[in-house]
Amino acid sequence: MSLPFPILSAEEAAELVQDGQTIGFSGFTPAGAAKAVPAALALKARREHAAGRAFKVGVLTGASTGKSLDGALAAAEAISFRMPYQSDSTLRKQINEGKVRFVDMHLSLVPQNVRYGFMGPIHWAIVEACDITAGGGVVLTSSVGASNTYLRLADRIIIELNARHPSSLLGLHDLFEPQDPPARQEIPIYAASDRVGSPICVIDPKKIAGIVMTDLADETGGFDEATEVTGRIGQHVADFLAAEMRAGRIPPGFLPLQSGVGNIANAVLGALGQSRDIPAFEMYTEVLQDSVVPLLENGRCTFASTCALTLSQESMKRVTENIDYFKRRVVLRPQEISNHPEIVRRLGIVSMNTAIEVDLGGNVNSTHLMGKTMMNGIGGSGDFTRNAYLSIFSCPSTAKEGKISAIVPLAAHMDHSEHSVQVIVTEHGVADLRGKDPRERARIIIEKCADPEYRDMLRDYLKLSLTGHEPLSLSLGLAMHRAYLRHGDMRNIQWEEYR
Ligand code: 0RQ
Repeated sequence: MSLPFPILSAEEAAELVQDGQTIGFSGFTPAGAAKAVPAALALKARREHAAGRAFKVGVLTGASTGKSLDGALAAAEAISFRMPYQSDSTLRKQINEGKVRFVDMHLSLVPQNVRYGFMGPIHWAIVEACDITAGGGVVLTSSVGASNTYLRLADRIIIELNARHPSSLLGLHDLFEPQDPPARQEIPIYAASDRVGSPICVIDPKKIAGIVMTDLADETGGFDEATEVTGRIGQHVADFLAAEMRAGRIPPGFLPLQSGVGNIANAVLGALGQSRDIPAFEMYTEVLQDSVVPLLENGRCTFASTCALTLSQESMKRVTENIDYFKRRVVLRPQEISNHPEIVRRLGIVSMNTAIEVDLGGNVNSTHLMGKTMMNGIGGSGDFTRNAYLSIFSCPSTAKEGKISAIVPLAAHMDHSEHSVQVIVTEHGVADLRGKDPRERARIIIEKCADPEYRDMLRDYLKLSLTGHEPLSLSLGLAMHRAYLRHGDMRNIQWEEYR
């Protein structure tokens, strides 16, 4: 292949990037993330720091990334500013120490906020592709994220042309960027499988500073096998959805599913796939994990619209070896479309996300441990929860060997409010909050979802706080969190100690 663009080594590409610049990288989860240039940028940062010179860049992506991007750049202390989501332990530590500025944002809003300039100028787009034409037609790889927007807005572009992804991925993507108000029109997606855009991203070839040839697998980790707890959560969700269908609240053809990231989400989808009471279903989601690949192969999942294929190497190989089959059943969309409230509401999506903690009002904290320590970010969970036909949150009822209850009087941070959260599921059961007032909600969450070891304690709290419309005690609301910080355990709280 002969291309009219300079072929650069990753090191040469990294040399082009200057201290203080902002980069829009490809990557929505480690799927499709740039790998070679960020790793080279991290080495450059180390060299610059050793020579006594400053070198930090602003890092914008679709969502989390892999170890060569967030991991390497954070370890080299090369990130000044990060947006919109991350899951790397080194970076998380720097964010929580206040060393990296982190803006936690609904993922559907990222492209629009970048277009309006809230993140400042985008100096570089560094994007992984599996093919590129002389005219600037780019075929993306295993995710779209916000790459189409970064490629359009960036001053200059570096493409990582990754031989690991075959050019036969052409046709998997559907790229569409809405106009900004007041010119915005309806996004004409009426079914999960509708295609409304272009399979390639056409960019101004004059902006391409160079191509870096790579051959690197996505840095996705595998998943833990379902445990007894995650298996029970998955079974409860499947049983609940089957009952909703029997009650006529979900149509016989079912509704499209969205599922979050992580071990619990993976286990829930596995259980849904195996349930005989759930018909074959479609997905309209942002991340496709390993558990869906066999469901697409055996017809239990008939179509999946997603923003990323967050697959282990084995699962990705299964997809690329049978790419024509999967192209008929999978579409990869920009996060602005995969998570768009308009479509989530129109399609009547059933959203299934994971909570860190849930309070007795039905408010959900998905992001901050003990209200202060950032875990990953809100990701797309808010895009879906707020607009879903049916919004479900699941989590184990306890964390840290039972020392932390996930059911607490008052969430120490709130991402999803009682007005958007409809159903809570733990390994103990399902709390269906629809149509319930605050007192009823509190009781049902305790009786159905709290760990039995915490139920009396929570019942006592409820007695102490039963005044007004919301059963809330301002002095005791965060007492369980304070007990954990004080004694390393939420159990056996003496409410009097915190009055
Ligand atoms: O920590 O492993 O150190 O014990 O929190 O991690 O068990 O691996 O759970 O992978 O399912 O992630 C909410 C973080 C769950 C994720 C969250 C500790 C617990 C453990 C949990 P350890 P696990 P998962 C789509 C949608 C927000 C974004 C989102 C997430 C660790 O699902 O980031 O949904 N969601 N996006 O021990 C202190 C508590 C705790 C606690 C759990 N109450 N207090 N620690 N833990 N509860 C994806 C995208 O948007 C890209």
